[in-house]
This record gives sequence, C-alpha cells and structure tokens, in this order.
Amino acid sequence: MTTIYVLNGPNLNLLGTREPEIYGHASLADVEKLCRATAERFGLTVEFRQSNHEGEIIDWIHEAGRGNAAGIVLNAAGYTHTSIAIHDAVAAVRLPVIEVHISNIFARESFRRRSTVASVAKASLCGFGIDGYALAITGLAALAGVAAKS
Ligand code: CA2
Repeated sequence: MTTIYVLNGPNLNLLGTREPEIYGHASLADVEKLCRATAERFGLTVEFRQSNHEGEIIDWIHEAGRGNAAGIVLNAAGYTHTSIAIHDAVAAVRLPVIEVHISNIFARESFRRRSTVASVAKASLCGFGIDGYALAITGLAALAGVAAKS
C-alpha cells in the first residue's frame, strides 16, 4: 500500500486546548482521524507524526524521501516562518510536499506572512481549518494518479 506522511510541527500537540477562534475546537487526534479516513478513501496509508523539534521533523522528511511514500503533507507550524533547514529538507526531497496551515497565515500578524516552505512546496493551503489536511491528501492522491475507491 502506498504511504503518505503527515508531519506536524511545534505546539500542534496542543490543538483544541486554546485559541479556538483561530484554530477551531478539533484536537490533533481529530486531525489524525480525518487524515486516516481521507487517505483510506484512496487506499493510502498514513504516517502521522508531530514534533516540537526541528531536527526530528527534518529526519522525518528525509525518511519519507528514502521510502516509497507518495508525498508529504507538512504543517511546519511556527518553523514555517523561520526555518531555512526545513526549507532545505523540503527542497532536497524528491516527493511532492503540500504545505498546510489551519489558519489563514496571510490574515494574521505580519511575521506569519512569510513561509520558508512555500517556495519549495508543490502547493500550499491555508485557512480551511483542519479540512485543509483532507484537501491536501486529496491533492496528493490526484498527483499520484490514485482514484477514490468506490
Ligand atoms: O495555522 C496553522 O496551522 C499554523 O501553522 C499553526 C502554528 C502557527 O505558528 C502558524 O503560524 C500557523 C501554531 C500551532 C500551535 O497551535 C496551537 C493551537 C492551540 C493551542 C496552542 C497551540
């Protein structure tokens, strides 16, 4: 079965505990369920991970690149706005990387308008809430030429 990686950056383990007006009420466990249900429709399996450590996220991007993964959905969270190292890892991996943000990063503080990931991502989605993850997986399936199961 083809695998996709869904990688989540710092503080996303706290999703659903604060700032519901920005991030909604869903927890990261809810996001994982949504990702698994969406991937299942396309016969894809999911490696779903979260880390508060930049290097661990970079290791996982490399891991995805070494295997037979169809692509990566990446919410690098706060690292999106600062990390040249994550930019370099995404640029180096020979897989489509779909950048996802729950909130609309362009409608918030000015420091969130800059993404080091966007220029090396295949596509970027933001502002759809956690549905952005399902949209990203649907997009990866289309890129991989995988149709939804009937
Ligand atoms: O909108 C997104 O998905 C973000 O990637 C989330 C990051 C933020 O730094 C980015 O600018 C946009 C923050 C994740 C932390 O999320 C929390 C949610 C609720 C409670 C605590 C943290």
